[in-house]
Amino acid sequence: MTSYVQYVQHFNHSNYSFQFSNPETPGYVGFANLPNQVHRKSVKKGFEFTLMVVGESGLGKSTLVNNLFLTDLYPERHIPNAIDKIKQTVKIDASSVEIEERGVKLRLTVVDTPGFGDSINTGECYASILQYIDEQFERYLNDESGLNRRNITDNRVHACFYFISPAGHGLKPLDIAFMKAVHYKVNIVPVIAKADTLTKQEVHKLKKKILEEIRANGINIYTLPDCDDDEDEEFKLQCDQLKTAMPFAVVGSNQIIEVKGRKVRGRMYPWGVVEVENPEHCDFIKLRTMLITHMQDLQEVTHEVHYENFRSDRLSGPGEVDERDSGRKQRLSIRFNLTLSSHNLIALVPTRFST
Ligand SMILES: Nc1nc2c(ncn2[C@@H]2O[C@H](COP(=O)(O)OP(=O)(O)OP(=O)(O)O)[C@@H](O)[C@H]2O)c(=O)[nH]1
Ligand SMILES: [Mg+2]
Repeated sequence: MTSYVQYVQHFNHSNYSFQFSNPETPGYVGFANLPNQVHRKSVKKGFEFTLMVVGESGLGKSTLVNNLFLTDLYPERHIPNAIDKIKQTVKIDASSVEIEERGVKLRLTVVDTPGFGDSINTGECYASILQYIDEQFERYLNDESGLNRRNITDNRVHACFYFISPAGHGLKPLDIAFMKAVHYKVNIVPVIAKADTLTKQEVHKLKKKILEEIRANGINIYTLPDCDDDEDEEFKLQCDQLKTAMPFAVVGSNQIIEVKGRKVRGRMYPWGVVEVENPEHCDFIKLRTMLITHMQDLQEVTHEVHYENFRSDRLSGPGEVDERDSGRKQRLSIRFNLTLSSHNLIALVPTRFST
């Protein structure tokens, strides 16, 4: 089987240039590239990936998710104009798309969650999200111990994009409380929402502050794996750029705007247009590139670290919490680098289900 590094390198060489190109550039990485990874990994039974978005209400979670998946997964689909805006999310809503290419199936699920409101009790805001994550682990555990072990559907949450408000001076107590509640359960990828409301300098300052606070609070976010020394310079550079961009500062939009004859997804202001897929304007492309090139790693960490924590908790039973905690830390310290250093689609079958 091809190793993770090999397949990323191959992916990197054949399809991708590290300049974080936009859709009109030949090196652009879209979701269409995913099935290639599936082939490269020789995953015969298919590939399942679940992404969850969480954060305060109104930060643009639903908009971003639409931007991430609409572009490539629904090329023919009607893109809503400014009038049919995305409605406020009121319940946990999981939508899946099945992609099949050359006989290989890929199932992508996006779990959109209702934004945290003004509840005084912080736990209340996100209890249902924690429950959702645990339920998926529980389901997997049951399936794993069942008779039909070979055909388990993996609904575990492999990545959680956590949206941070651009308006504050860093993390809010609710952000810290949520991240601490889930960092042993899921790969957290923090993102700064609505980055178009910040200057370049403000983005830089906020990123630094957020990373400091994450570290000070002992929160384990998802960190990209280190590159091996023998990897080529381009690949290392790409990884470094993705690492240093974290937490990704993103912009979302439901509008297609014409700029100098080009149609772009963007936000129009009296002083100009902010383009979602322009790497000079925000980190959207970097976030998407990270997601695509690290899907396999996100899955592996979910299985080997988070699910393993869940499983050993279940198997060890109550009364051994302290020991379990130290066990968790050990496992996590192996995987997580706490320094924070840094279409050809032949079938699209969108399905929708709610919890
Ligand atoms: N300035 C700015 N506005 C944005 C951005 N993304 C979304 N919005 C706007 O913010 C509002 C809320 O967007 P949603 O995507 O519904 O936010 P949400 O986080 O899903 O909200 P809940 O469902 O309530 O949790 C809408 O009016 C969007 O057009 C962005 O990047 N910048
Ligand atoms: Mg929403």
